[in-house]
Amino acid sequence: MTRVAVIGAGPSGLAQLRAFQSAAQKGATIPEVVCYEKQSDWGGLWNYTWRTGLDEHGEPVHGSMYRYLWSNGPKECLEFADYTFEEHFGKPIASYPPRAVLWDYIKGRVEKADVRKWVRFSTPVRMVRFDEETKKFTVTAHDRVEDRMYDEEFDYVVVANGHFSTPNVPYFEGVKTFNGRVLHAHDFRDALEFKDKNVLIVGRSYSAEDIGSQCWKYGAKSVTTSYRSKPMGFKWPENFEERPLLTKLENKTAHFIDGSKKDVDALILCTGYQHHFPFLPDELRLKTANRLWADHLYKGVVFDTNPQLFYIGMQDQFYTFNMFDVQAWWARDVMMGRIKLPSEEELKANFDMWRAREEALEDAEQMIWYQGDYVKELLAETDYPSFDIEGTNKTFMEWEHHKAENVMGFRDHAYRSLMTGNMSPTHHTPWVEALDDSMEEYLRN
Ligand code: FAD
Ligand code: NA7
Repeated sequence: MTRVAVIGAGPSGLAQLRAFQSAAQKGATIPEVVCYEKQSDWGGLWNYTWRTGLDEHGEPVHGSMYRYLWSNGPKECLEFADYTFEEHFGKPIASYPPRAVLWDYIKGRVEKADVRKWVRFSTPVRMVRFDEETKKFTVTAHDRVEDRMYDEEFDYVVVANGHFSTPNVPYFEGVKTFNGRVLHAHDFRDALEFKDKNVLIVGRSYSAEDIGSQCWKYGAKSVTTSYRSKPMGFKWPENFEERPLLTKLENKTAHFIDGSKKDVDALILCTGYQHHFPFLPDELRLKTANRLWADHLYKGVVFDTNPQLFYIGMQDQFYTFNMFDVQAWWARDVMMGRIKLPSEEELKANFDMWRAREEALEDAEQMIWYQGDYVKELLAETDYPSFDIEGTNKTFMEWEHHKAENVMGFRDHAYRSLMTGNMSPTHHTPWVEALDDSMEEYLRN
């Protein structure tokens, strides 16, 4: 029997499990699927942990999410085409749910699909080897509950361990003697820690924007963000400002490249993450930056030097859950022989086309249309329920405009579901006033 190993039970790995289960549900004979998950529950980053550093078994903590995190884009853009929000919650809900609500939604689909039995929890993968003779993979996994390491053979491996968990941490002069708290976004958990503090954030992307906004919302005295390339350029509230790059720290004083300085109590490095696969040998390990067209992946999914190895969700993301689904359905169809991989030449030509287009992208709107077109290409080749990509792109455009209008208020908007056609309700409380991020509070009528 064909055997498939899936590494990680976050949204990407769970998409792979659901892809196989949906084929089985339609009567197909599917391979045996084993999913290894390092944490004790599923949902990936959406499964919140209070821990930082090492977990209860001494493994690096995977979680990078924090308390009070609300979706940073409209939920209508990530909705599963085979399991709508309305099906899960029994009614339309507002458009920017807090983390707990999205976690519940992710879990609902795979509980319904009854695939938990395929997952081995608290079991990090330690190593994957490929035998050129037998064309089989050997996966070494570590059951942390029984404290037992073991090997198993597979025909295919799907790597779905995410790429927002191993921090990229640059060095700034004087940081060793800075008289305040220093952390990377990966270890940020509770904005209340920074109440009444002057916070300095390095970075200009999603983490900088969101952690900065949160610290502001929960009562930081001031928030200063520092950019390397260009400012975020939002209309920030009064005690929130953007400065050019931090050059050095002296005691509690931060110096910036324009010669200005400011006294700060805490430094939060929102400087991104590394693709990190400590369980993969050189010849199987993906090496890429965080970009919309990742290196070495044909069709954004198949490893270029080993077509039995797949990577899900490895590109930078506007599209998330439903893109992972489309990738997983497509990978499934290759593994099940329903899609015949084009020749190496065709795959390379396809790769070069997407890469050239990626390199010409100029702004977020173009990037969204680009990623939408990519999703469309894979979607057309699978039986994942078709959905309105143009409508999704347009919702992303609205989101961008709402952010540009009011970065502290964009989450007060509501959008129409592209899956059900129903309009979502406006949330009962403006985001800046909504301090309780529990599911009960969010779903309250
Ligand atoms: P992950 O969610 O990271 O899951 C990977 C899984 O692999 C984890 O469960 C992990 O434990 C497991 N794993 C890792 N190593 C091993 C191993 N060696 N063996 C076995 N298992 C392993 N997206 C949105 O759509 N909306 C948002 O609002 C949003 N906010 C975000 C906020 C933050 C702070 C971050 C970091 C990301 C956010 N994202 C958001 C993007 C996020 O990447 C995706 O939503 C999604 O979680 C990616 O799913 P994944 O399965 O690829 O990776
Ligand atoms: P991103 O989106 O990869 O962004 C990383 C940011 O870090 C980006 O603004 C970079 O600046 C900045 N960076 C990286 N290295 C440095 C150095 N050395 N100095 C200054 N600035 C630096 O990561 P995020 O954590 O924001 O987002 C990841 C995910 O989390 C995302 O999908 C969200 O949904 C949530 P640059 O822009 O290149 O000037």
